[in-house]
Amino acid sequence: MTKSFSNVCPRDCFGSCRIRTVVNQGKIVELTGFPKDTYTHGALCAKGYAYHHLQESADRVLYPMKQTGRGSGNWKRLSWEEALGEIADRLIKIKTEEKTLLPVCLNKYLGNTGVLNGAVEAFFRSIGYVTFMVGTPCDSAGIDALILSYGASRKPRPEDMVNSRLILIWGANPAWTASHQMRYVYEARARGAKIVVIDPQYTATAARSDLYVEVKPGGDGYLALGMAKTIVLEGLTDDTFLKEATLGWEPYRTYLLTVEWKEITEGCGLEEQDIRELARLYAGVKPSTIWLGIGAQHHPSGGQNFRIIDSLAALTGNIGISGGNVHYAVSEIAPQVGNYSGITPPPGSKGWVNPSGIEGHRRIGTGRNKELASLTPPVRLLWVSGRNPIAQDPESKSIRKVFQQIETIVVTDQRMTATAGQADFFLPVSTFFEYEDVVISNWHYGVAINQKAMEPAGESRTDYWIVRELARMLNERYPGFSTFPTELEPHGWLDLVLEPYYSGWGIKHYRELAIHQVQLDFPDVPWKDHRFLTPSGKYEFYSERAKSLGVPEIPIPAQVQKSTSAYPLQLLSVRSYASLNSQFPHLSKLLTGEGSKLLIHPHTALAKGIEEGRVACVYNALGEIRLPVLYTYSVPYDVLVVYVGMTNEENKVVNSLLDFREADLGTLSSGVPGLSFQSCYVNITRSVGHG
Ligand SMILES: Nc1nc2c(c(=O)[nH]1)N[C@H]1C(S)=C(S)[C@@H](COP(=O)(O)OP(=O)(O)OC[C@H]3O[C@@H](n4cnc5c(=O)[nH]c(N)nc54)[C@H](O)[C@@H]3O)O[C@H]1N2
Ligand SMILES: Nc1nc2c(c(=O)[nH]1)N[C@H]1C(S)=C(S)[C@@H](COP(=O)(O)OP(=O)(O)OC[C@H]3O[C@@H](n4cnc5c(=O)[nH]c(N)nc54)[C@H](O)[C@@H]3O)O[C@H]1N2
Ligand SMILES: [Mo]
Repeated sequence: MTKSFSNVCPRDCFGSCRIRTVVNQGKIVELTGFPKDTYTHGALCAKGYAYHHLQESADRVLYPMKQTGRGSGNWKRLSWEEALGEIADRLIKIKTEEKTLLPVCLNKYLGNTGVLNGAVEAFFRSIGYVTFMVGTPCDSAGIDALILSYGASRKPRPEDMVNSRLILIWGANPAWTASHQMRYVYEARARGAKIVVIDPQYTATAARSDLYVEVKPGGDGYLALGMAKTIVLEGLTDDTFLKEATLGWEPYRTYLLTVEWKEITEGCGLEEQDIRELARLYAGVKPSTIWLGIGAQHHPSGGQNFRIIDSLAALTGNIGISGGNVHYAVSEIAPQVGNYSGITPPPGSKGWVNPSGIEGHRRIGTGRNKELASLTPPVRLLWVSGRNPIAQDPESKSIRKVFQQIETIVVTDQRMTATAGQADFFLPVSTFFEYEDVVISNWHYGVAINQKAMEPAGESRTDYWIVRELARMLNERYPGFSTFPTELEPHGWLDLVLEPYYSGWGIKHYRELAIHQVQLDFPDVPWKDHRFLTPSGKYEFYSERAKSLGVPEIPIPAQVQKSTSAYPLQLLSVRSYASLNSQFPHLSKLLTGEGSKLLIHPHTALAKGIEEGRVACVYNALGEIRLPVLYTYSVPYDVLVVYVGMTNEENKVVNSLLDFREADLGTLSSGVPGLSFQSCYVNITRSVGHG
């Protein structure tokens, strides 16, 4: 007997696609997009259509396991009772010895964006004051840039792009990373819009554009500066908007008039006349919109660069109008989607006393793995949930070393990742087909139910089940250890967290989401009233707050980083259509017929004597990786491209070549600066042997 279910892909992605899953005897027999979804219109991406492979793939770990010797592969199967019992004892030991749980650290991110997952954080809050890894590896530098200019990061509904007459896709590759959005891009084009792609490599999106602009990596601030200068010089500004709605136009204007073309053209690698033409294209029609890409922001000057790019919208009055604005990320979604602050540590817990004398949790920035073992008190137990830091954070090798100094590492995941390979305990989690949840999109704002379509495979369990059982076991062994509401079934937790939003969504219970499509209430177009949330209430070209964050008040780009003679090639790590960060590693082979590859211009490869298909050794002071080369004319001579996360193999993980480098902004929105992944320089040689 077949039965049909509503699921939602919970990956950290733009689509948050609703899926219709048909199941027979516990197996997926049909899997399609949800036809009535107003954003996806029933389409999925390549990975989505292949979810049944992930569901049934042989590499799923189905039992709790313990490893003797980190990285040894010497895993032994345990019962849940044994695994959680041992972890509980270790937590109790830390509390008894240290009189605080600060040595316990949670590294959690968006491996699964479902609401139920929030219980993991709540559990850690329920046992005491602990250490949380905070911030985001993703988009915070750009969010801060928008906060400085507007007071908050807001965006139009993605569907509003159809009303644009020109779409600048700046450092993003939506044809691969946000494929549903291409429908709206194409619709705009059908209505007469031009599509421009600005990227150092000729991407799948560039191939679908009307104009491709090859910018030097990290040089976007200069390109935008040249466009802004042109807009001023050629009288293309919207003077009413500038006069009525902005602050700091005079100093910004003076800067634009004085900055030399030479500095601009050297900074972005483009000719003055090409920059001018692009500016005329952007400012010559209205409304024009800009898609701010996360790739362009992962640079040391990513935040300032975004402020300058964004200033183009202000200069031309493309703010608050349908079809205009910039499309990036929202900074105000979090408070709307569940607040778990009701759970507090047991009375008498000892925490971290901050400089203002307030006691609480200790916070350390994401990606700052090297600091974990040297904090006072150092981290003794690390819990990794929905993250793969060894593959996705910079300096993979040093993370492995630091992990050696941490007493206990617990990884909750579905398969053996690079990080799990260095753990003591592996706790297998269920896939989203195996339990009920609610997923909220931070791109198109859809709120959707994910129904349980089948029983969990093997002994896998949800993150919710794991922390609830652990809380129960802790309290048995040490009464009062955790304040987690262990009596709540998962549906009770969802209800608890979502109940405050029901009336706003016009429902009485989240299960009604199976019938009603609900969207968070965001306006189609932000800033229509031109009332901004900055200290001045205006759009700020000049920001006092910027100064307090250590960047100039007006958006001046920092010098573009340069290669050295030892490491002359810039390595960009970008996304493939066949993976989602480090997830779907098996699909990358299935869909592309290849695993990880090094994309290189034949000219560069031949100069090094590396023939197509040969294995190249890519190296710098931090280490080396070995990858087969793929010749392509889509990358410049001095740039190499690797797809992120296509492999967990130690000698192929690209992040072992990336040094830890902060972006200029990020603290305002996330507490710590963002990360810069695209400022990596390497050299290559032909590899002897078999890589
Ligand atoms: N298929 C797939 N989809 C995904 C993901 C995935 O892993 N796979 N990940 C999801 C997540 S977490 C994110 S954050 C988004 C990311 O979505 P995107 O931002 O679209 O993805 P990236 O591939 O990181 O970067 C996009 C482009 O930025 C370019 N780039 C790099 N440096 C520069 C620069 O200095 N200037 C300019 N102009 N361009 C530059 C790269 O060449 C690349 O083509 O995608 C989401 N969607
Ligand atoms: N070189 C380079 N590095 C980058 C980037 C780049 O462009 N270049 N991009 C950065 C960006 S934008 C991002 S967002 C980060 C992403 O970095 P991460 O968030 O670390 O990336 P993922 O690979 O998505 O890791 C999520 C893990 O969660 C697991 N998982 C899936 N579902 C569940 C679940 O229900 N429960 C639990 N417990 N686990 C689950 C997955 O199997 C996977 O191992 O990477 C960053 N790193
Ligand atoms: Mo991301």
